[in-house]
Formats: sequence, structure tokens, C-alpha cells
Amino acid sequence: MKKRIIFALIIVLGFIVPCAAAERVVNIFNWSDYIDPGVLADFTRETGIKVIYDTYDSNEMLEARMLAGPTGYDVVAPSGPLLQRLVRANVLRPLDRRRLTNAANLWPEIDRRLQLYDPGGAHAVDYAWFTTGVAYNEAKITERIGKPIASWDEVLRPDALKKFSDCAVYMLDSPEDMLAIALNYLKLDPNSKNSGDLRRAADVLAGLRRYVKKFHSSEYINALANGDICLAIGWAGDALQARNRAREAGSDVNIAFVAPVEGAMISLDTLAIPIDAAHVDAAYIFIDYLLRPDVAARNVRATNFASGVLPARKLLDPSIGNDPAIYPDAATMSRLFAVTAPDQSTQKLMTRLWTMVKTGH
Ligand code: SPD
Repeated sequence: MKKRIIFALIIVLGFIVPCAAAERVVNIFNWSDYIDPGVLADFTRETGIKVIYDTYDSNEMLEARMLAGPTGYDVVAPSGPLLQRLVRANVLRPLDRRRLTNAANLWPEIDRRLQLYDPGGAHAVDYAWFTTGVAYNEAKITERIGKPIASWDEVLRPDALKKFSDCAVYMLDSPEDMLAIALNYLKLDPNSKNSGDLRRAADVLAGLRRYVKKFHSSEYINALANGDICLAIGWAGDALQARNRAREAGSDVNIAFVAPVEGAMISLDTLAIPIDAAHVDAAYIFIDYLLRPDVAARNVRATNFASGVLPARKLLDPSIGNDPAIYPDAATMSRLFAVTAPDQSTQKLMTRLWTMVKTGH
């Protein structure tokens, strides 16, 4: 009898232990240069949950992975318009905010802006938000035009951009950002889905191609920091990471970032759980951990991207918490524009136009 009980216990434990063990890992797919690596190590130390962490540098990469499936991920970080498309495609789990005790820390204004992509915040919470603007090497730009960059006109006109081509220019490989910036520059609705408007915007960008060394969405951080390029259209936090990397290396390269006067794009990157996530409990624990103010503040310090966690800001040194490149002031905020997801045929057109911008065909 005793032997039978022990045998039964072994069978039951043999089933339960692997199931429990299956929950002790979380697979994350996040943007590159977007977290303090120490946060991941501390998360594992505090929760016992192992983190497997992969990165990407374009919404297109994440979208392809999400739509092809199986994703293999438990937490992903789509930007607003992609979030909207993923919700439509039904590839995200509805998010139960009651399971996120730290959701109370979410910044109401940012959470409100998220509604544009995900009504009711039903599938995601904000992770970070920021502007797309111009990152530049102060000395090299001043040397060439006698003043810092302030306007898109100094970057989006071929004869203006030409002045920087000898010290090298990068642009984001992101149609979502770049077409909206060009639309806004043309004084058209930056969120326009009109094919004529989009073609005009693409023509502006195509006219700049010969002065652009590379279209890439992450390499510009090191390229700016090393002095290999002097200007990039890029994301605020990445520009400031370039500035910090140059400082840490003791170089004399000084990188500045500006959201130009005509207005800049605001993006919200979010945290969401794929429909096929295998470790849903661990995903909730991980997202909740990132929403803890002290953890969110660590990520802002490391990445220079503003967090969607409001109380994190108070924990930052004023040089970060009051840096208008990270937390734009009210005047800049009023000039920011957001874009939403296009329908499928407009999406296809944008992809075609973007290839034309980059290759000429
Ligand atoms: N290095 C992190 C960059 C995050 C960029 N998110 C993309 C926003 C697209 N509009």
C-alpha cells in the first residue's frame, strides 16, 4: 500500500513539477537599446523567472513575426500603429489590467493617448514614449551652417541636406515615421492616408536619397557616438544614448537632439502579450515589474526614453527628468503629432513607396 502511494506521488509530482517549471521563464521580444540590462538580471533574482530576451529594430520585423506565428514570445513591444494592426489581426491576448498591480502608476495623459490605438487599453500598456527628430553632431553641423538645427527645412531640402553629406547622414528605416515627417513638412496632414499625399511625401524623401549614407533604425547610435556620421533622423532616446556613449568614451563628440519647430512625431511603444504566449503568468509578472516606478526610472536612466510610468519621473535626476528632449515641454508637446495605422491597401502602398525612397525603384 505504502509503495503504491509513493508511486502515485511520483507520478503526480512528475506531472506538476514540469508544469510549474514551464512558468519559470519569460520570452521577451523588445526594441534594441530599450532596457537597463541590470533590470533583467534583478527581475530573475527577485522572481526566479528566467528571461530570454531578443531584440528588433523595426515594427516590420515584429509584425512579420507576429503574423507568421508561432511567435515564441510572451511579451512584445509594438508601437501604437502596429498595436492597432495586431489588435485587428487578433494576435494579442486581451490584457487584464487587474493582474497588474502597478498599472495604477500609468501616466493618465499617456494612457489616454494610447486609446487612439487600443480603446480602453484592452491589449497593452505604455512602456515608453518619445519624439522622432534630428540628432546631430554639434560641432560638425555648426561648422557647416553656422547654427544648430532647428527646422525640418535644414534637413528635408536636398540643397540643405547636401551640406552634411560629406560628414554623413543616416535616416530611420521606418516608413511610418519618415512619411509622416515628410507629410507634416509639406503642411499636409501627417496622418493622411490619401495616396496622392503619400506619393508627394515619398517624393520629398526620394529627393534626399543621394545624400543619405544609410537607412537604418539602430546603427545610428554608435555611428553618431563614434563621429562616423554627423546627422541622423532618429528617436530621441537613441540620440541621447549616442551623446552618452561619446561622453563615456571620453571623446569630444557632442550630440544634440531637436524636435524641429514645425512639429515632430510622438510615438508610444507598448507592452502586450501575444495570443500564443506559452507563459502568460510570467508575462504579467514581467510587465508588472516594468511598471514599478523604481524599475521604470532605471530604464529611463539607461535608455533616455520617457516612461509611461508617471511616478518614475520624480525619481530621476533633474538632468534627465527635466530634459526637454526626453520629457518635452508644453510648447513642444503642443506641436507633436501622432499617426494611426493605415488600412491594408494603404499599408501596401506605403511599403512600395518606401522601397522607392530607398532604392529609386
Ligand atoms: N531603441 C529603441 C527605439 C524605439 C523605437 N520605437 C519605434 C517607434 C516607431 N514610430
